[in-house]
This record gives sequence, C-alpha cells and structure tokens, in this order.
Amino acid sequence: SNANNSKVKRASAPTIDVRSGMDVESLKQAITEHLFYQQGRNIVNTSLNDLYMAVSHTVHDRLLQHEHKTMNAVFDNNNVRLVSYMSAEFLMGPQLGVNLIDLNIMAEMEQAVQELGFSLNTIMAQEEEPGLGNGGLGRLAACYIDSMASQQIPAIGYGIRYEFGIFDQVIRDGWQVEITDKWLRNGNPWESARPELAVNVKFGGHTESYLDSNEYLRYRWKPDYMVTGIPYDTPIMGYKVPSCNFLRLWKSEAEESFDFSSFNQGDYYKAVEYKVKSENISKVLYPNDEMLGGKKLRLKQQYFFVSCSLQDMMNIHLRFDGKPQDFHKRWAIQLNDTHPSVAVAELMRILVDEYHVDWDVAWHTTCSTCSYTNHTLLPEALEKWPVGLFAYLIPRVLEIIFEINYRFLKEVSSRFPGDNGKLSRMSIIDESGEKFVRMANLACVGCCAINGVAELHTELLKQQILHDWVEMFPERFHNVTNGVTPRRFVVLSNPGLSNLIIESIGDKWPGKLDELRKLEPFADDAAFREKFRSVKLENKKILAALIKERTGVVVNPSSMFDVQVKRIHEYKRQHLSVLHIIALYLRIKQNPDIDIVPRTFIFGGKAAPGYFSAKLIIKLINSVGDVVNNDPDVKDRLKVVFFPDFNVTNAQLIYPAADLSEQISTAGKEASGTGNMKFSMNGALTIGTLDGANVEIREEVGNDNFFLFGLTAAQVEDAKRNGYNPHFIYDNNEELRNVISMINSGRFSNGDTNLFKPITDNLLWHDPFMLMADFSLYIACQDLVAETWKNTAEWNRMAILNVARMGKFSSDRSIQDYCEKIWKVKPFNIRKA
Ligand code: 73E
Repeated sequence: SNANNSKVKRASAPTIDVRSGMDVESLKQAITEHLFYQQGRNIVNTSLNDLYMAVSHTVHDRLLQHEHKTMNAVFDNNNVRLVSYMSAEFLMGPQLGVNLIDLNIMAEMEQAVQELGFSLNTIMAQEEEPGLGNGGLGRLAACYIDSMASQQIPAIGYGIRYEFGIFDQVIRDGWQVEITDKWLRNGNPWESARPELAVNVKFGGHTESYLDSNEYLRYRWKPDYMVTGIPYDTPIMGYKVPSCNFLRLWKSEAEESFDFSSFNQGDYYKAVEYKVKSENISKVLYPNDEMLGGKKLRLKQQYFFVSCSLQDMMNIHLRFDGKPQDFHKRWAIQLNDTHPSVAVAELMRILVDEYHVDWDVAWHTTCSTCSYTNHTLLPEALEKWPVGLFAYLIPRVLEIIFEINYRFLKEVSSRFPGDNGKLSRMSIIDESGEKFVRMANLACVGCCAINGVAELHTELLKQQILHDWVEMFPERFHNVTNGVTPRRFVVLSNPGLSNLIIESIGDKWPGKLDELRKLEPFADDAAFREKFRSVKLENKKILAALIKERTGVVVNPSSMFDVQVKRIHEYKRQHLSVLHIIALYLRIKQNPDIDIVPRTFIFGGKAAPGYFSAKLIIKLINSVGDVVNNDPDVKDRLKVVFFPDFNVTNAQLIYPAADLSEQISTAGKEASGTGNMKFSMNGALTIGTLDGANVEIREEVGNDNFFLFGLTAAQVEDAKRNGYNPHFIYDNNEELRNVISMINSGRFSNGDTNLFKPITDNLLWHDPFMLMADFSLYIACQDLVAETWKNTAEWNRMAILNVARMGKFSSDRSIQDYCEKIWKVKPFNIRKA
C-alpha cells in the first residue's frame, strides 16, 4: 500500500509547498501569505477576523487537495455507487476545529498560531457557525456527512445555502426575541462557488403534449419563469483518512437570459421584482421544528434544491458514460424526512420528459435510487401541500404525481380488493376535504427503503402512521438508530476527557467508538475516578464563567449541573422540569434548613417564533429563575439559568459540563433524540423516559446506570383511550397542587395571576403530554438522583460506565448500518483505487 500511496501523491500537487505542508513552518508561512494576499493585512495590524480567515483558508487549501484526490479517484472508477444525502437542513456548526482534528494537525496549528503571537482558541471562537438547521434533524445530517467521509463512503450532501440560518435568540425581560442570523457577514472561508455547474429550475406556467420524432406522445413544461441554482461546495474531511467529500448547497439567483423586456417593454420594475423573487428562494431557513407552516416559499425551496441536486447528479452520472436509466447504479439517495421527497416525482420527470425513458423503466430506476428516513410521529409535522399550490408552482410535477398515484392505487386495489379505507389512507392525495399532496405517502410509494431513527420509533411507525405500508411492502422497513460524531462532541468539545481517555486506553476510539469499552475497568479505579471528576469540574468552571457573562447569574461549579438543552416543545416537557424546581423551592420555603443537594438547572433552546406556548415556557423558566435565584432562603442551593441562543457552538461547552441529562419527553413522542447521546458520551447521567433512543442508551449503559421514570408509550396510549383525567391526579397530589397554585398565585409574575394561566389551564384540563401523570414518578426519581449524587464515588463510577458503553451511538455505526441495510455501498479506499 506504500507504493500506491506514492502513486496518488505524484498524481497531484507537490506535497510540501505553502498550500499543502502540514508542519508548523509551512502553516505559519501559509497563514501570513493568506493574511496578506486575501485579507490585505500584516500580522502586526491584523484583526482577529482577518486572522481567522487566514487560518481557515490555510486549512481549506489542504482540504481541497484531499477533495480533489478523492473525487479523481472516484470519477476514475466506473463501478462506484455514491450516496446523495438530501436534506433541507445541515446544522454544521463551526468548521475550523473539526477540520484540524480530521487532518490531525491540531497541535501543529496551535504552535504555528502561538508563534505568530495569538491563541488558537481565540481564533476558533471568532467563527460564526453556519446554523442552517433547526435542531436534531439538521445536526444529524451534519454528523452523517462527517461519518460518511470518515468511513470512506463517496458521498455528496445536497441542500440549500440559506443566506440567513436559524435566528439568533436573545432574551429580553424573560421573553425570546428573534434576531436575523447574518452568518455570511464576515465572509465564509470554507465554501467555493461553482458557477460553471449552475442549473436552472422551472416554476409556474403550464404543460402541453406533443409528438416526438418517433411519433411518441410526450409532455413538456412551459414555465412562467426559471430560477438558477448556483452550487457552493464545502469540503467534508474524513477523520484521519485521506477521503474528503463535499457538501453542495444551492443558492438561488435570477436566470440571466430570462428577458422580461421582450414581452414587457421597458418594465424595469417587473424585471427587478423577478430578480428579488428568485433570490428569495434561498434567503431564509424556516424556523419551525416539527410544526407545519404550509408556506408557498417553503415548497419552492424544497423543489428548488431537489431539482438542482438531481440535475447535478444526472450530469455527474452522464460524465461516467452512464445511461440515464442506470441512474440507480450510480446513486443512492437518502431523503432526510419528507422535505426532499418531491425528488421521487422530479426524478421521474427528468427521466421520462427529458431523457425519454419509458415510464416503467424510469419507475424502477427511481424506486431503486431513493430511500426515506422518517423522523417524527407527530401529526402536526407530517407535510402536506394543497394540490392547488402544487398545480400553480410545479404543474408538470403534479401531473406526474397523479400518474404515479393512479398506477399505485390500482396495485393497492388488486392487492386488497374492496378495502376503500386503505385506498383513501394510502393515496398520495388526501381527498377528505381540501385536497392535499401527502409527502410521506409520495416517499413511501417511491422509495425502496423506509426507516425510523430508533428501535422504538420504528416499531411505533410500523404500528401507527405507516401501518398500511408495512402490510403492502414489509420488506421496505428498517431501523437505523441515530448516532452522533465523537470527533466534534467529544474530541473537540471535551479535550480534558479526551486526553484522560487517551492516557488510559490509547487514541483509536474516536474512529472506532466501541473501543471505549476498555474504559470499563477504570470505573472501579479510585484514582481514575478522581481525575474524571476533576475534568468535569474544570468543564463546569468554564461553563459557569460563560453563564455569568451571558446571563449575569453566578452559579456554583460544585453544584449538580442539571441540564436540558434542545428545541422548546411541549412534548419535550421543559415545563415538567420547571414543576420539579418549584417543588424543591417549596420544600425550602416550608423548611429553610432542609438538607438539599445544591443544583444548577440549565435550560437552553429556541422556540419557533409562532409557537406561543413554547415562548411562554421560556418566560416561565426565566421568571422562576428570577425568584429562586434571588430568594435569601434558598442560600444559593438552587439556581435556574436560561442560557440564551443555544446553538452548536454553545452546545460544545454545555454537554461536557453536565452532570445530569434531562431526557423527559412523553413516551412515544421523541423519535430518537441525539442530545441524549452527546450528554452520556461526556459522562452525564440521564434521567429519562422510555422514549426514542433513551431505550437503547439504557440498554447499553445498564439499567443501574440510568435514572428511568414515567409511563411507557403503551401506557400513554392506554391512558388516553380510557379517558385521561389530569385534574383527578392534581386533586390527589398535594405537592403538585402546591406547585401549580404557586404559579397561579402570581408569585413568579409580579402578582399577575393570568400570565401563566395558558400553561396551568392546559395541564389541568387537557395535558396532552401527560405531565400530571408523570409528575410524582419524576419527583421520586429526582429524589433518587439527589441521593445518588451524595455518593461521589458511586456517581462517578456510573458516569464513567456511561462513557465506556456509548460506542453504539457513534454516527459511524449508523452510517455502517445505512451502507449495509439500505444503500448497499462499500467503503472506497482511494489509496487502493
Ligand atoms: O427525535 C428527534 C430526532 O432525534 C426528532 O424530533 C427530530 O429529528 C431528530 C433526528 O432524527 C425531528 N426534526 C423534525 N422532525 N423530527 C423536523 C420536522 C420539520 C422541520 C424540521 C425538523
């Protein structure tokens, strides 16, 4: 393999020049050159941002060389199947740190920057993260493209280059205020525009039939206008391997040659309006996590990036000398939820209308290419679009959907004769009232594989919303439990823990997380436990300082850090934790000398701007904090912090500092969760329900090392069927009554007894997420948590076992599962190619 190695090196740029050398001297020289030739600065008059740009360009140069070699090797080989990971969201987080880790030059860069008179940490802190996602689904896409590169799976991530990502959150008077995320303001050193690969996307207009030269009846789409997609590529380096893939995000622009003046003489305003309309498509990420907006622009975004990506993939395929109908041999498409599921119809349109492939052949190609991941059972998140909107925006695509549906329903009625319920439930078109296109049904018809994101979720999916589909296509269903990348969420974010692990079991684990098992014996080693405790304490001190800076609240690093960070949603039950805080506060008020474990409750997360209840929960957390944090009776034993603007950058400082991870969603509602994995990998213990991946985390770490409480998913369903009565529970639990009364008394709202009424009324009279049913179980479990905390040795033993047993939840394992069960692709070793 050494000979092959040198062959690859000879075939490309020289290895030791200023753009490829990995030693300290080359890095220093490259940084100074970039600083001057890109930023026009000298090291003596540089700004921090100019320096960040120069360092990042230095790293980007090196990534490009790997990307170039990888793509040359891939495109030289006619038999490689590539993965196309299509996602409306990629929540990438800052790039500099992970790229240094992947290239294995963190130490060299630290020294280079230091010798230039700066600190790498300060430079890394300068990066404005690309927040092109809402939460777990977008971050999962980012972890998966990291792992595909690390597993040497040739892949492209396809998405949208939003000019404004997820809003920045500030807290004013306890309320969330949204600020536009101008992440591109200071430039983005990680991307390269590729205008030569631009493609056009049609919108509006009408369709017509015609006879082609062979007298075949064909259809063409006469659009109202076209929008150009410009790809922007970001290299995605594998961890300590030579493979480098890329993320290709589309920016929308007005189509150059589209000439309004030809039929709208001198209508300058119209022409500008068209330009604005085109550019609007990739302007802003929709901030609704698991809530349907139903906005026209969102459908335009979806079709825009799907059409751009499929055209691009077809261009790549044809470059290999492939036949259009062999598209599936070149590409495996993974649809990240239904957001890109219009791909099924668009691929049919391209094959049938543009390449004149026969319908049946094209259908086989399409189904063999596409797979669909479902991420939620929540009915309010299931995407559907009014048929009228589809007809207006993408008329030819709708016709194709009708044709797909017609043929499909014929198949359903021959398989299940007379079952009209089934027909109407499985139809791509919802005809129960106003007509809608159901995107999940489109995905299920046109994909050869369908998967859920944790075992429980996949089971519920099969029993509930996709039950009919299991009866029709049992072989299509799979589970792939989510995972997260340990490079970002342990190596980068928790250097103290990483070094401790490396000292103990070596440094193979970040690329092979099952190796962490070797840590198990250290759980019984008092000296190791002490080092582990001290790493955690240092991480907590760093977070405490940041909390002071961002919120003004002073917290005690030796108190238990009890953390819940994730999007604010009623099903995630941040307010259940608030009820617990108030219960503890009441215990102190009733007996100020009570022996109570000091705790710092840390919340973080954004609420969808239009989700009133979620915003009120943020206000409640801050209001309870104001009272509890400043009550002298509490004597600083309880602190409540709402950490503003939870994002990937902040997350990297929060997970490593947590003692207790709150994973308390109503059982059956959280499809997987991925924060749960990040906490546990960093040595936090979990208090959680049997929901999503919690079930599997508990299985792995052991029942004794996980604080379980609450109803099961089946019990939740039973309770609902049997007429759940939250008020009855309230009437019979004194502590719960006192907690709710305290909120209603106006104690946390300067005497305003109405402010939080929407929350308490909802809990008492509806309680769709069963907080009342789980309250006493949760409190009892939290009391056990507190008892366990008092035994430091025991707590740390459990925490170490959590770290040691988290191997399964590396996204590398998830990607291996996708490769084997779904994509049928194998690693491609570019050194052996
Ligand atoms: O449980 C999480 C899961 O871990 C789930 O809620 C989340 O996906 C994560 C990754 O699998 C999710 N996000 C969305 N649906 N499920 C969603 C829906 C619409 C818009 C944006 C995100």
